[in-house]
Amino acid sequence: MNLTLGKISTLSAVIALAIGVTACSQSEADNTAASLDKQVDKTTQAKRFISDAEAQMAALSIEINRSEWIYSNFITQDTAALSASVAEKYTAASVDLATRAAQYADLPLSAEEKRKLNILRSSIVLPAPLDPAKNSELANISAQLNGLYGKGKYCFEDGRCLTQPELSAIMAESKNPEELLEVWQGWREIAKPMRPLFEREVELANEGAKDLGYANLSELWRSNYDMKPDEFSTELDRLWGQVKPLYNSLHCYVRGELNEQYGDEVAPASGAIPAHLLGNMWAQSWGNIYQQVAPQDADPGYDVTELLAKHNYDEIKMVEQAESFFTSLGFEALPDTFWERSLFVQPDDRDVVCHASAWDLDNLDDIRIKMCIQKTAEDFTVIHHELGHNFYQRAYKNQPFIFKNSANDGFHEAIGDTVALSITPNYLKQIGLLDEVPDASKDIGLLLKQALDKVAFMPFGLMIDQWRWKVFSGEITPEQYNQAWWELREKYQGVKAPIARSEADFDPGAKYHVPGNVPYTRYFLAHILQFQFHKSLCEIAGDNGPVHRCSIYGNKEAGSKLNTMLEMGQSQPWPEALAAVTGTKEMDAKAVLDYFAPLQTWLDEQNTTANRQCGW
Ligand code: X8Z
Ligand code: ZN
Repeated sequence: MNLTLGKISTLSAVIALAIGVTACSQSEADNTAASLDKQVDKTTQAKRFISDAEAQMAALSIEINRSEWIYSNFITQDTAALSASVAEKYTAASVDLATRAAQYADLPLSAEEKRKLNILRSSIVLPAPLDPAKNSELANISAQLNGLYGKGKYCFEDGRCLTQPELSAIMAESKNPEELLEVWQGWREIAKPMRPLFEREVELANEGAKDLGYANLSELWRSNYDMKPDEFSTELDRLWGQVKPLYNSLHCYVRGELNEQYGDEVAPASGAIPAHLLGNMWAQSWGNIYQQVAPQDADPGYDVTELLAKHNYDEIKMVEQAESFFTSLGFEALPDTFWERSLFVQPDDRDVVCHASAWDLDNLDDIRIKMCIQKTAEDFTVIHHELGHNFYQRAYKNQPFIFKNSANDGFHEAIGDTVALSITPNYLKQIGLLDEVPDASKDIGLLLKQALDKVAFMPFGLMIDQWRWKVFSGEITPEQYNQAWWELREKYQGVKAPIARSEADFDPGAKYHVPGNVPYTRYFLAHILQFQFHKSLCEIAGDNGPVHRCSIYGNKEAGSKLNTMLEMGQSQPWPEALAAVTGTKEMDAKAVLDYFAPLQTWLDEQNTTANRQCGW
């Protein structure tokens, strides 16, 4: 079963959306009074099934949310066993309902009812086989994998043992290649024992997917986007194709700058970039090396991490500040229980899953985040990301249970990020963090910082599930797990392992979402969608300046428009939700390209001047 980030937790995590069911077309000959009666009966039955299923899953979701919350806040043998046993019950119920939902697919039901049946059918992220022993085995494996990640630490020779956020802080700050390499390699040790568990998890979940009528888990995961699974894959290729030239320019620039600093031995001028030099444990976003690659004459000259320290922001103040952005848009403040029940600081007396997540325990108001906050610019953004989930959850709380989710999973991931795009110099000045807004000549620096975070992320956001989908379909076999992983890392990101890796390693397991079984394409989609949302909300707010300088802070019209989309939850196909804010029904990376257009020109000039051979 899968607890997710962002709502997840509930059925919504487990359930997503589905492809339109074809309407029933009975032959004329069949159309006798008797068969009509039968159909009416069956239709009534289907309606009852939907409302019963909804009530059953709503009740079970609260139980599983609580057990998952407890497990990830106190990782022990006992909490693992209890959470696995609730997950087992939950998965059995979901699989049973998914199987029965399929039987009603062809009846003359309303669009809403058909949509609910589809969601019931296709949204189980980790489907168990019908065999109860296998369901139990799968639930235990999943809990173990989560626990291995949450408990993961690397111990230095001097005896210091650090958790993932602590190791990530070193990856973000250190410029010492030996130290970076040690931490990079050390963290990946935690994943080795995951390999056999993951392999078995894939086997069992694939069997579960087949029991539900899907070819494999890849097809099931790709069935949640209001289009055919293969059409969705094609759509992803199209979006990535739009962004790739911009990514290539950025990659070329960064590789060149790193080469100048570290030299050919550590950071070669051609080929893929060694993954330990990019300021992040997974080389997924590169904003932490901004200072190393910043343009000399166009650096805005402030650093949000330093501003937070200068103004004595602690973890709570960071969350309060993020909350106030949402309230400035017209959203109601977070409830007292959010502040009482969330986890903000890494406890020093027990193991917890530190990877940031947002929760909706009761599908109404008991929203929380769980995060080991570091007092950095990066985590300030992540807090906005998490609160985006919480405000979304609360906005759709009046939807029927099955629709309590985002339009597609990329939407859930995009909301907080959209808001964080409005953390501009102007905004920082408005909230008293920054004294002077840098003039337009510093825009390249601002854009470069943003591109290091956002554009660099895109191929990473795509490649994780390109790997997993091939694993699920059998195209990548267990003997090829690690090698195939690095082939895709190189293909999409132009990044390579800094030291030789082998099949004794299991590098995918060192990334939370793999042991956590959280689909990842959602983040790629979110990185496209957030620029579309930002652009449209800025237009609604009447900001006519460059979109990278626009902040929707305090703008109630933009807030109200956003809320219209959030309130819809998953009740309609995602193109309708997209249109509610942007007026278009298409995902389109043009908004990304427009946002970064001045940077792309600048990067290309830099690369040409330095006579760099781009590509890898
Ligand atoms: O996992 C997350 C969020 C929770 S949904 C912190 N993100 C991805 C990651 O950290 O890998 C946000 C961006 C990508
Ligand atoms: Zn998220």
